[in-house]
Amino acid sequence: MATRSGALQTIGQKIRHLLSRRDFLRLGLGSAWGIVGLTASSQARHLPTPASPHTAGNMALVGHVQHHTNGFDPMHLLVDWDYGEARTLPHGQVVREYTIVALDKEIEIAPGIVFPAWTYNGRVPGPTLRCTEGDRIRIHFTNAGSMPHTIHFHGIHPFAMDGVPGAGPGEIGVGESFTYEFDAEPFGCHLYHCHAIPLKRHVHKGLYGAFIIDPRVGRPPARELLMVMNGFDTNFDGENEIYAVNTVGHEFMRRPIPARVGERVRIYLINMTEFDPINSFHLHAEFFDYYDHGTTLEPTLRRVDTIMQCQAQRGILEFTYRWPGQYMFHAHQSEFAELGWMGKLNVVEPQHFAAALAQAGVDEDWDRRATQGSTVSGEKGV
Ligand SMILES: [Cu+2]
Repeated sequence: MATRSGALQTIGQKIRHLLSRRDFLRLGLGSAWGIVGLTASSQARHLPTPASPHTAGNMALVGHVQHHTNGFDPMHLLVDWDYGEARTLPHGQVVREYTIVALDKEIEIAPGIVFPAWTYNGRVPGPTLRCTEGDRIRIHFTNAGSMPHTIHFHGIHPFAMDGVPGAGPGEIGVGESFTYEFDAEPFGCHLYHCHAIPLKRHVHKGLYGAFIIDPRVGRPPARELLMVMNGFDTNFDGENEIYAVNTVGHEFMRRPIPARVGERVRIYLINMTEFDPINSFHLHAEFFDYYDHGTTLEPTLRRVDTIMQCQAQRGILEFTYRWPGQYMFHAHQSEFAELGWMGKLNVVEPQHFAAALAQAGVDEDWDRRATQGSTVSGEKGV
């Protein structure tokens, strides 16, 4: 079995070299030959379906990813805020404790395409750590993976807590633990990632996540969604074959994200794409205000419909749809969009909202998490 699988991979690689990345995936060869991690028997269940005008000539709507097997669902990652275990100290400061474990894990990133990821807590992106500015943050990190790792936070903290080789404990070895601790500042839309060497390999394998620090004064009520733009180099040639927000290519084309006409939508957008210098976000049929890094309460850019981000750049988008419809959003590098970084918002009138939730396979709890965001008290556990 191993030999046959290896032979299939070799043939797949040869074909891969003869075709562009786009053709490779459009022809369904990614799933037919298995780029990595597939056995011959699992490949047999994922034979290619020819592209047709009804699938817009791409792989968008062919097949499904087994979210249950992955252990996470991109639709839930949109709203899965992790406030940690919180308590208030006598002098009034809130302490939040989080547990993060680095684990090697195979994840399905497009129908039939399995990627051997390195993860924080078994998911890519890792948990969305959320707190309020001034909170004391304590992250208990254990490395249960196969390589040394770290957690490097974007934020303000002492040198020893920087999570890079040569600072504090440096790289955390396999089987070792360390607790990172600092006060959360400044408020904004931030991130964390492994900073072990070689950096691009550790980041690209999936060791990154969002770190949202809410301003003490809060933000206006909105439907809040986390989107981490990422890419996957499935054959390790230094280029990405799959692009996505929240890891699974085209997932939000298959399951448009529910929203209501007239409500404010706030997207926390982070670019963690490796190998490509930039990524971008384009919104259809509306314009948005943009808060660069989320570190201001006033927009840093008003009324735009496209934003460009280098790796680790991030920001907050706010917009409101006037009319119902299924509005696309995607990278405006067409290649990225065709290879998975494309989705839809399903904007509906209130009477159709329950149906939109059901269509997307989510429930009222998902809606509650989307709309409670930074503004509803009690949810943050103190
Ligand atoms: Cu690492």
